[in-house]
Amino acid sequence: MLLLAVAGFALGAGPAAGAKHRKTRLIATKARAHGHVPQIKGRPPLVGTLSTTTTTPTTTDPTPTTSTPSCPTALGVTEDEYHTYLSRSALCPGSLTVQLRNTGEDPHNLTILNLGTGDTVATWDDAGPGDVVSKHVTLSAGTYRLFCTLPQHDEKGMHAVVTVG
Ligand SMILES: [Cu+2]
Repeated sequence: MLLLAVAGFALGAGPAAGAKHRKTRLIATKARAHGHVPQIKGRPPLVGTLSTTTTTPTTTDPTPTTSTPSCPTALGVTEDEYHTYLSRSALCPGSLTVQLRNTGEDPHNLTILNLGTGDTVATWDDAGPGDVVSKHVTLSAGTYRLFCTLPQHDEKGMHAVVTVG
């Protein structure tokens, strides 16, 4: 009676262990199907092979050559009491952005006058302290005077000259 029970226990344990083993194989098969490649011992991971690739140094310079003259497309005009500073003194003819920046403590404005023709090219209204006002201006070749029109400001030093050409 006891022997039969032991034999029955052994027989019962057999199929159960087999089922567990089949389940493990099934998981491995599913993992491969989803692209999970099992790690193979003794072989470096695939990402490690990237470090062995050699890169040839490039001889071409990505920056443009200096053979063509650079034409700035912006002019900064900074005003305070009582000065007018330009970010550059020479420009190329064409369209550009002129940015008036009042770093002073009083309001200031800006007028651009073509000294060759006497024409007023652009005007800015009074800008308060800290204000920055940009305008698109098209300038032909020539000499231009930039100044503040508030009383006595030009006379006190708020003017500058830029050459276009
Ligand atoms: Cu002014």
